[in-house]
Amino acid sequence: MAAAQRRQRRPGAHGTLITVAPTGAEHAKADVENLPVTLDELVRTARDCELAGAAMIHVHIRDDNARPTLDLGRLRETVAALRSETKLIVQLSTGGAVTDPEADRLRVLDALPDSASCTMGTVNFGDDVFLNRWEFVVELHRRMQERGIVPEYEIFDLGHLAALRRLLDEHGLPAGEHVHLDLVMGVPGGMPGDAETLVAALRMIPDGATFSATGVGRTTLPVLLASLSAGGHVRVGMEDTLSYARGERVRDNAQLVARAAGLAKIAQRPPLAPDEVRTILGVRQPAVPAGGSPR
Ligand code: KMH
Ligand code: ZN
Repeated sequence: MAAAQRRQRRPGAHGTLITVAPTGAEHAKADVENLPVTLDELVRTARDCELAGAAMIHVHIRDDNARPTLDLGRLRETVAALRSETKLIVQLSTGGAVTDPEADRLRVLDALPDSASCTMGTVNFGDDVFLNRWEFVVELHRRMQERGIVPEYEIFDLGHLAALRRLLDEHGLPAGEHVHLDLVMGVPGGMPGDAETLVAALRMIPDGATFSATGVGRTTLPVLLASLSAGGHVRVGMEDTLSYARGERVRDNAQLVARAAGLAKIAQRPPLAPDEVRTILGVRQPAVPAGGSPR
């Protein structure tokens, strides 16, 4: 089948899902003073990014000392605050930091986000190792099926796409019955962030799946442009890059989202609204709290 026809068949290809990853687990607040780390900073960032065109937020949280944490109470509070202050699809990271134990990463799902990340295999991660054993991946997938949480499969290397096929063959479709994945490119130790590698990855993506792509560090722009031109969606944010242009630091996450939204419009695939993305990915509407609307 011709590439153009394949693109046409992907749901949502008329527009662009922009996900913002505002914080991550790797940058220290002491080094990056505009990194959103408190709940207030995160909510303000989320609102600004929604206005700029984001439909989904990929969330890592910090403790009172701005260190990464997977504390369940804080995660629940974060999900509730983002739901009440924005319409964004709330995706919690189950990747956490490379030092987080598996049990803590699995417990993230008890915060009942709309979506959660599910990394499809182990990868060298700079000088560290981001460990994702097969049994652990299966357990994440299974618990998300049980809880109705829509996974975003994180693909750091081409072999992770083979693992995704195996997962779906052996354990069935995810909650929402639609497969959505994110190509995380340019991590030192993972696949490179360039157009050739993105095209190679597309050949291995399950039929009917949607994909976004994230370019880490200086691969941000090449990956963004390659994904848009290939009918894909995009993830941007300070988790992935702190540099806006050569010699220019990122001002804030909304600046990155606004740039992605502008390029998506130029590509004739304007930003999709959160409700449109919910339909495409099979993410259910957030529960309405007793006596009120969700926002
Ligand atoms: N912080 C990385 C070790 C995810 O959020 O699921 C893993 C990561 C992927 O960021
Ligand atoms: Zn992450």
